[in-house]
Amino acid sequence: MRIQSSHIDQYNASAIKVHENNYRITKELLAQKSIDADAVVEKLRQFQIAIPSWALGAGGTRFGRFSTGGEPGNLEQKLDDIGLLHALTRSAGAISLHIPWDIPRDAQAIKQQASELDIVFDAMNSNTFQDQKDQALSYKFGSLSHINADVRKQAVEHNIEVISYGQALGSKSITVWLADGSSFPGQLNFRRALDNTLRSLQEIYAQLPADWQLFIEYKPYEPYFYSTVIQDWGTSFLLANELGNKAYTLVDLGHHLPNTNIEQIVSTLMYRGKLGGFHFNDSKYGDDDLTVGSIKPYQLYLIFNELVYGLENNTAQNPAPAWMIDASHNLKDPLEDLIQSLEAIRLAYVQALIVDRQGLWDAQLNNDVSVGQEILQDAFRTDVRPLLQEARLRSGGVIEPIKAYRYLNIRQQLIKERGSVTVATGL
Ligand code: PSV
Ligand code: MN
Ligand code: MN
Repeated sequence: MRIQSSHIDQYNASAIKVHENNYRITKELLAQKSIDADAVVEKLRQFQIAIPSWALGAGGTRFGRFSTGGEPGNLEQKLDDIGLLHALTRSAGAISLHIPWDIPRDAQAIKQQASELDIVFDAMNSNTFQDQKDQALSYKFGSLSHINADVRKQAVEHNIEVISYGQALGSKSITVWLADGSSFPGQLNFRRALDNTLRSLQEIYAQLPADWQLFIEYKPYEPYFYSTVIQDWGTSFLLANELGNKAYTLVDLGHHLPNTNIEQIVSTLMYRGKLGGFHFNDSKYGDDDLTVGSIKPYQLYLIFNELVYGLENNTAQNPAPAWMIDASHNLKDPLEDLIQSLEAIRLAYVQALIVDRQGLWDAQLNNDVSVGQEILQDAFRTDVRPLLQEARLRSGGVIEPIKAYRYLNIRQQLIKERGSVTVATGL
């Protein structure tokens, strides 16, 4: 299924009157604070978020998996789904591929399809956390950190292969996430595992094209439950520094122990120009992969506050981070879930854009704690949803994507095309 501009116009005609009124009111409200709503909308229109190829089907838990129906069964259908999201929201113009879950068999054709849908290829993701059919050696006890040099070699070669798939598609980065770790004290020697990891990463880095970036993701636990080799931002930062200026840390919101101050991590990494990418999701307990903004929207806003500050005061020349949603759960329609995540990310971004920076700076200079908090919460409590709607409208998208998704019966169409019991690849 592809969305035509007539579908979009048809839906927008029913919502335009209310929207125009809401936007006018919001614009006046912001003008009273000397904020130019139109300028914020223009910034927002540029802000694109990558969709991972594994988020388009309903996710599973170890207790089961329930099909939504109409889920994509191959890479072409996944691209089509992102095309639907992008047509509605005009903010999902990128895909992030996981290899070997989504190998592009015919790179030229896939590239062509993506360009028709106005989608580019964001970071590639390697996978050394599962054994694949016909794989010579097992990753049961690790990959880049493995005690056996042959396993490390196999994992290094896989990453280099992922880079070459990415080159054929026009991607410019690779994200390495390792499950490597241990479940019991005594299982591995921490220092040897880290040293092996660094050496393996150096071999991958040596093959990284000049205009590519390598992102190192960290995670404190899961699938192993005692130690993870790259457990935290400090370990990732250490490795990225050792590798060189094309290597960066990637922050996944779900990869922190409860109550970690993620916004401060963002600030520290940007201070050194080493924040390369972001995986958005939300969680109450661990790596829950819930819809972005569904549990802790204030934390998300505080993170964006640091991101916006970091990019506006970019003394260390941190490159624009790669933004990606990394969430997939087992209840909602995956496309509706992604629309809600896109909305939450963009909401937090706009809230951060309208923070009174000078006022905040002055409050900090005067140690005026109450005013600092007032300023931050004032932006958070401003209803900026009409700005998101206006950005979509100006970019050719729909005013209210979830309502339009239902109005256009998109899931029903997909079920008609693909069947009611479908399972997409990925976790
Ligand atoms: C691991 O939990 C992770 O966040 C990594 O980014 C993986 O590549 C992704 O999820 C998919 O499993
Ligand atoms: Mn991730
Ligand atoms: Mn994760």
